[in-house]
Amino acid sequence: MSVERIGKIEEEAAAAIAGAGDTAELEEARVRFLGRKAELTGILRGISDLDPSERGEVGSAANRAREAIEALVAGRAGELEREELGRSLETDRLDVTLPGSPPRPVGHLHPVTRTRRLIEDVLVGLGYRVVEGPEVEHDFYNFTALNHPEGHPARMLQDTFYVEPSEDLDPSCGSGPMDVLLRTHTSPMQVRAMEDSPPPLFVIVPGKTYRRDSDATHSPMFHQVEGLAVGEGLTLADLKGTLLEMLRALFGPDREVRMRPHFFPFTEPSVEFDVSCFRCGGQGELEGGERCGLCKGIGWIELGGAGMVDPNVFGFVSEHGYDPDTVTGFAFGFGVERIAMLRHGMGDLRFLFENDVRMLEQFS
Ligand code: FA5
Repeated sequence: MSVERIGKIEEEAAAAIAGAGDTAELEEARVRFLGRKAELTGILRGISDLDPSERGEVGSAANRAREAIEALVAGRAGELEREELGRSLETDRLDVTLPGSPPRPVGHLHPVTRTRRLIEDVLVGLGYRVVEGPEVEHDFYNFTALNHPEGHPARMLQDTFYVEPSEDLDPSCGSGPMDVLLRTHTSPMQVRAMEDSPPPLFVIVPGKTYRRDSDATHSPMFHQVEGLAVGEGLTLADLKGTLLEMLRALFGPDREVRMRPHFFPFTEPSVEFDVSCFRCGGQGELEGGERCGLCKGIGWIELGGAGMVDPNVFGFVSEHGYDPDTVTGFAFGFGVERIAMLRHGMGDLRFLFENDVRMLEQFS
């Protein structure tokens, strides 16, 4: 009777195990047929109480049945796990390469970077090559080789951050003081570029510059773009044509450029250049007679400095092919933030460096 019953239990277990639809149902079946209170467990536990003539037969049938049920549970568990994994791969699909939900807006370049790139595009289009130079510079390149003799008052025009006043730095820096400073303008690259390449030379130098300045239109760190053209027979007319071309590309095809006499130690003659006001069209007043606030009624907006390269500067690079008797050149330099402010109608340069995304987002 017991052996028959064991056969029945095995059949019932096989049916329950095969019918288990998920791992929870399978566990229920396992407990029902193999758990502490299961009928088969009871039979196994009671074998020692049986008549010795029955013990062998019932014991081996019960053990076989337990092993068979255990094997069925293990087999079904493997099947169910594979099915469940397949289902969850299908339904919980996660592609970590997809954008988040909702997608985060992609950032954009800072207005100063965009303006600098625009200026570079225009000047590269005119045949200039982009070169960059060190922001930590020797006094020699920042001042001496740009015709600022030691003790010359023009050194005071640009309030300089000195990094390291030193006696014995790079001796190749000639006879001037060899102090190390943060460059106050991009003009030191004029000399470095001429040391690197013989004429004809057409380079622009975008980059960071530093001065002890801070107000609505001046910041301690700002960007300049320098231009240098050297060849035979270049004149102030070529400078004016270049500036006109560049400023029309930046501020519109109807712009005019004007040059006013000025002083820079490294150019002779030197000028400051202005662009005709793009708000009032150079009239100084708006329709209705109101004074133009952008150019303050003048009709012109000041942009930067320029001039013909002083022969004394060529004297510092004469052994690199720059004979002051045969080559001439012009140079110009201006602030990138000033151009960005004008193009975007910003009143205060410091907005550009406060990193307030509400402000920066407007220029995407
Ligand atoms: C110069 O720096 C000359 N190196 C320019 C030059 C180059 C003249 C080649 C001749 C030949 P200046 O000090 O004027 O010049 O500065 C040029 C421009 O830099 C200014 O017109 C202004 O737009 C910008 N600038 C100067 N100081 C600051 C500052 N602290 N913050 C923001 N922009 C500034």
